[in-house]
Amino acid sequence: MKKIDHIGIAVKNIDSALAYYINTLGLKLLGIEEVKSQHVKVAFIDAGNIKIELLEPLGSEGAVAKYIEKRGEGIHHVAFGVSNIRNRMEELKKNGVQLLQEEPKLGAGGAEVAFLHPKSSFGVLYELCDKGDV
Ligand code: CMX
Repeated sequence: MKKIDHIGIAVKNIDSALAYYINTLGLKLLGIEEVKSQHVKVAFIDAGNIKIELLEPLGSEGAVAKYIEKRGEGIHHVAFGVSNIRNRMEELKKNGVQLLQEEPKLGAGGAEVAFLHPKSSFGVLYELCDKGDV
């Protein structure tokens, strides 16, 4: 892995969280979109070398809704920026890492994404994020 692309933060309400990140902390909003496949609305914020991704659940289904229900708001995942995501997934699998899917999925901004199970990553949910820019 060469770089962290973003940190995902689960929030109940993106507008309330944005008021804090933009107005109070003085960071810049890059964009908001819905990622229906993941049941979330997301906002990307520029945080220098990496981005912060706020994740608000769309309804009660999906990983982020479940996360908030069980643990409350907070850091949900860390995303590595990668290239050739399928090769990366193969390499990791060979090294005993448990992937959460066989094929990459379509994520925010048209990126291909895949997740590594926190159980095989020392308690951290990692995402591989391939936007073809690494
Ligand atoms: N970070 C660290 N650990 C986590 C976690 C997270 N975000 N979410 C769950 N866990 C841990 C739980 O604490 C639990 O551990 P224990 O068994 O020790 O209690 C274990 O993983 C199982 O958790 P669970 O609550 O029973 O949840 P599920 O098994 O139903 O799902 C996971 C967990 C990671 C498999 C699921 O959230 C998933 O598939 N995530 C990948 C997709 C995703 O997160 N999408 C949202 C982001 C979308 C985006 O970025 O666009």
